[in-house]
Amino acid sequence: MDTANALDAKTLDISDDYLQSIFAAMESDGYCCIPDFVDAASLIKMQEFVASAVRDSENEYVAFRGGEAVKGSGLDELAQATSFQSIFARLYVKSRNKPAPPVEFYQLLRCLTGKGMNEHSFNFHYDSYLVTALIPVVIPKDGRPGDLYLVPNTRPVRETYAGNLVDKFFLDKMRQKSLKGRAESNPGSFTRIKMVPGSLYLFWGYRSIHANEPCDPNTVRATALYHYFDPHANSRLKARLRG
Ligand SMILES: O=C(O)CCC(=O)C(=O)O
Ligand SMILES: [Fe+2]
Repeated sequence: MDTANALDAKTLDISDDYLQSIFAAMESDGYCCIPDFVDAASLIKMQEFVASAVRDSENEYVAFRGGEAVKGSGLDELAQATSFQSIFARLYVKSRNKPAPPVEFYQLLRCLTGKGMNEHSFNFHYDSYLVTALIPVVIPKDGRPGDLYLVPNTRPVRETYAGNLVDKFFLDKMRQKSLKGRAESNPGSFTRIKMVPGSLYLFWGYRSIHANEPCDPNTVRATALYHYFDPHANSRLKARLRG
């Protein structure tokens, strides 16, 4: 892959062999890291966006949902790049053995800092989407590093939305406290992923318990997330609960 131009839809091209090794790593190690995925100039643009967002929020937690909200940062262009989308479609085919639905993202930029740092950290959860891609944009150089903590592939994709809700309920109400305690007292018992700005991390967000470690409140930890494929998008129960 030509990492120097990773954001250029024409040059970012992950071969099927490479994709197979990404898939295999996600299955066996729980995640895959593609180093230097974002080229230096694009990363600087993203970091400038974060710096200005944190200034505007007066050094408090701020998050942006959707491509429109991060227009001009480069994060929206990445979501539109067919070569980027194709990573997700091919991972879907490998894991589900059927054609992939159109790649549309639930896209997020989280900027953690200030008083909200702790509130928004070590909240262990399953994502609602099968594939999670994470790009660290700003990671503090000093103090707590803000690793991603993962317990990979602890559940299959549930047949029903109700089954999914049961998992989420038990995780949140029964296991949350002990996972938090374990994260503080025995971090080595998790798969801990070092966040390197500009790298791309892929894991099965729906199937894996995960959370970010807090950094020091006077630092900034910003991550871009691309979530793909809600297995329960067509659930009537979900529509009813949301409606
Ligand atoms: O920011 C992170 O490191 C993880 C965030 C996350 O898991 C999420 O937004 O679903
Ligand atoms: Fe998540």
